[in-house]
Amino acid sequence: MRITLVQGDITRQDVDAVVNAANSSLLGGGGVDGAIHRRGGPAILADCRRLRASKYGRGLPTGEAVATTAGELPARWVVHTVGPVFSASQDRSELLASCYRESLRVADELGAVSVAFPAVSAGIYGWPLDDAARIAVGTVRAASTQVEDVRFVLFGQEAYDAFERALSGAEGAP
Ligand code: AR6
Repeated sequence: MRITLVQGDITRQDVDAVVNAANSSLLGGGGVDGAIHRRGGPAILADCRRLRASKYGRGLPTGEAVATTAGELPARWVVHTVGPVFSASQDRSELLASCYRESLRVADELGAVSVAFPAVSAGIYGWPLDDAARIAVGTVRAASTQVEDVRFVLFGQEAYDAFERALSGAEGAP
């Protein structure tokens, strides 16, 4: 597997699947979620509503992932995952790791070989960037998957630098 870092907007990525940092409702929000729905158009929300009406009546649980169409995005699919809200008093890293593992598992089911990830939970959900990057890179590296090309798409220099440190192992021991 090849892991690359890109600074930019995940909605512009020409990959098989883009991962959305969604919330349990699957009905949209701010951040990456807002950008994906805005640029991808109403077909994504229509698929999300169908998922709510069928398998996910109570919402998509934290740490899980599910696919929809990518609508008008260059990608073929959006894989929605729900990251944990950061907590200083409780270790939720396993749930964050699960987002990456489950997204890759769904990508495998779809036959996707290239996948773009945002820094899940590192925005509105408040996860410190270095820790979010270490979990993201470590989990993707350790995953057993058919995906060949993983692209972390980071919004801004600070996030890019954190992922670069994680990728080079310069962030120190966990
Ligand atoms: N492309 C790539 N990265 C982006 C983009 C973009 N277009 N927009 C923001 N980021 P966030 P979360 C970065 O808040 O923390 C939503 O309301 C951003 O700078 O999108 O998992 C959902 O509905 C940050 O580094 O996701 C949930 O309610 C990273 O993407 C909640 O936010 C993730 O930030 C999820 O919060």
